[in-house]
Amino acid sequence: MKEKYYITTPIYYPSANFHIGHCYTTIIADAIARYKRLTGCDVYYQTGTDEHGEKIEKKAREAGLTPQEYVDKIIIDAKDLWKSLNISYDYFIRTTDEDHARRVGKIFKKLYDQGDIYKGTYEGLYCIPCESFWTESQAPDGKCPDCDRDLKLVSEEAYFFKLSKYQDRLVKYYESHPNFILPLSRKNEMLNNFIKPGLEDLCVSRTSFTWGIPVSFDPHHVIYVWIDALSNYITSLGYPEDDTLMQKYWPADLHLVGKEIVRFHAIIWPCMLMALGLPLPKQVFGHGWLKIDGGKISKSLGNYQDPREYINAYGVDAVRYYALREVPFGSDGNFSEEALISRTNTDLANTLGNLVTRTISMSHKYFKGIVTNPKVNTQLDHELINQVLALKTIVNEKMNNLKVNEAIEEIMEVLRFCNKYIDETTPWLLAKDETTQDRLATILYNLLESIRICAIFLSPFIPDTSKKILEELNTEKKSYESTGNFGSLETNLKLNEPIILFKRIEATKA
Ligand code: ME8
Repeated sequence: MKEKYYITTPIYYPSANFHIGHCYTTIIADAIARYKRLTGCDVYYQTGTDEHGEKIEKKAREAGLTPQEYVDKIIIDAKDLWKSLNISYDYFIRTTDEDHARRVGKIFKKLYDQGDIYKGTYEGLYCIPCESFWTESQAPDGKCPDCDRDLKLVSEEAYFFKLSKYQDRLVKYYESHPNFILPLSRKNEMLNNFIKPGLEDLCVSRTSFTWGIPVSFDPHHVIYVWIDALSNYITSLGYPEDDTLMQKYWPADLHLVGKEIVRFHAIIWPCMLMALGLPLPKQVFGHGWLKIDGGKISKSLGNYQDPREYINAYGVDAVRYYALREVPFGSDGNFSEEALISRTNTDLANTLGNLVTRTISMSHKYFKGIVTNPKVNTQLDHELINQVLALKTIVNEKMNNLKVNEAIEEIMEVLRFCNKYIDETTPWLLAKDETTQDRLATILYNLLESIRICAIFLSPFIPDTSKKILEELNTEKKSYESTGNFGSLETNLKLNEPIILFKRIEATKA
């Protein structure tokens, strides 16, 4: 049976159209999902939208629409964006989906019936744009620690979830599962800043607005958006109504989130799952932020960029590649169009594009585009072959540790070696001499075979380009298994005509 792999992104707020920061998480999750599929896993990749709450209600009112009309428009745009980025999600969940809303209602009722949710009065500081509550010690200046806006003092009758009851179990879980929260710095932050000072029971209902899932036994209350939102990871699998997909995919293997929402995923979510008697996700990874000029890109700060502008200007794979390669995964990084151009030129146009075009052109020029049998390999050839064959283990190790940028760099390193191999073996000189034709055939075979294998490894990251390269090679050998055997490329194949994979971009465009 295939190994299963369940990966999720956060479900984003459709309060405005998505920006490059949302693309960042979604592209990385997509690359991981594609990599897992390539290696033979049965993958369930889920993304979606978090559509309830006061902020959306307010935005819709400002736009003169009902909340449902407002979010429907944004969801069309979001799905179009994911299509243009080649995002291969298996399921797109919306919290306004009937199935989801009904199941969240049941989850809330179950927690209430078993005594994990109770009724009380809430008084506290609330940030509307971030939909989060803060204690006075967390926000001593009355400003939201995430977005620095003024917090609102709220007092209302509300339901509470007994978070405090699960504190000790949560700490024990962290101790016995050292890789549950990564990077480790985020886990320490959770323990020291939130858990050790003592978890307070969490307010999980609101009466100050109506755009949400009503509490079934007290419909004057709507369910707190984070309870609604976090539940998406299991309601999409049918919980609590149908066990089939839960059996197959739960627990999630990876919740990929931005660092600002780790605390919801690392504290509230595991406690909810413990209360429901369900296994906890295997890992929550909190990545860093993409910034513009050192500041956070965010809808609430208003420095919004339409990612399609970059896709239209430079191509989908240039944008994907940049998002995946530029920033060490986990750290913050700056997004700039200059860096995108420079990355595209050096890695995609020069290293990859040139190599493929040069090799296929030479094969056409010297062997009429026919893949010719290799003969004797020299020491340099063996060096190339060994590097190519080592990729499978290295890339696997890097991807399993979510070092996505390093996995890509390893492939690039091999491609750079291929370019060096051409420069050192000088095929154009060998071509002039009748006696070196076998040597020339060997070199071209080794290059074409290296390109084939690298193209397969690149497929999770730049799928369109990988496909184009394999089409140029006209090969049937596209499987992951075939990357373990140097020499799988069929001889006597007729290569297709060389194409330009990436044009060098002139910096004036930026
Ligand atoms: O928080 N850099 O939704 P959201 C990197 N609905 N990633 C970024 C980013 C940036 N500048 N800006 C956004 C929510 N992101 C909740 C989630 S989940 C049960 C509910 C990405 O629309 C990153 O993944 O504010 C971040 O965590 C997420 O978008 C926040 O999206």
